[in-house]
Amino acid sequence: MLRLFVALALPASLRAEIAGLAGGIPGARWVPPENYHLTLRFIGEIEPWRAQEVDDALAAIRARPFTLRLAGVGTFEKAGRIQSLWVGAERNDALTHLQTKVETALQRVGLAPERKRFSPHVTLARTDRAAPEKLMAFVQAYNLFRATPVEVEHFTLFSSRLGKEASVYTPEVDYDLVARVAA
Ligand code: 2AM
Repeated sequence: MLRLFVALALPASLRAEIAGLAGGIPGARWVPPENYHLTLRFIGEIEPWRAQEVDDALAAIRARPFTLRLAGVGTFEKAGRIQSLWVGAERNDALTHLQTKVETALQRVGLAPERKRFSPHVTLARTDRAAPEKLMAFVQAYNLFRATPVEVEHFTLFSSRLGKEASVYTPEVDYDLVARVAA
């Protein structure tokens, strides 16, 4: 079985910019900067033959390159606990459009629909063991954060292996976004 997800890889310059925010919260488990990414669709464990179908479906997607600007920070909560701290993205129709295309392509090859609404983010830290006051202070301190915009020219199928400290993400296939899309 392979554990897969579809995401935007981030250029090193942007990863360095985001890494500048990390730190200073006892108990937070910070994501290593080489692992930063923006997930378009989590797939989970699938059989290799199905992964081949997923690859074919993703390769058939036609979408244009676009400019992405990460901005703001926020949290995800579960059962009253703050689970993670993330950097968000500015509203971006091209990103939403690409995510919809990925979702549609994956449903066409038989994956169950993603029930969670797409909420573009780059996870900075897992925070279930950190003090809520510290997390809220972090969000207030960095709410106006705006990263330098970057050009997104491809999206990527990643595999994930769960490690002791952090997961190991490997880019398996890049899918180019092309400026000219046939009508
Ligand atoms: P997260 O960063 O908000 O946790 C690889 O695990 C990527 O897939 C992460 O970006 C993770 O989002 C996302 N993801 C979405 N649903 C997931 C799930 N059920 N289990 C693990 N990762 C998931």
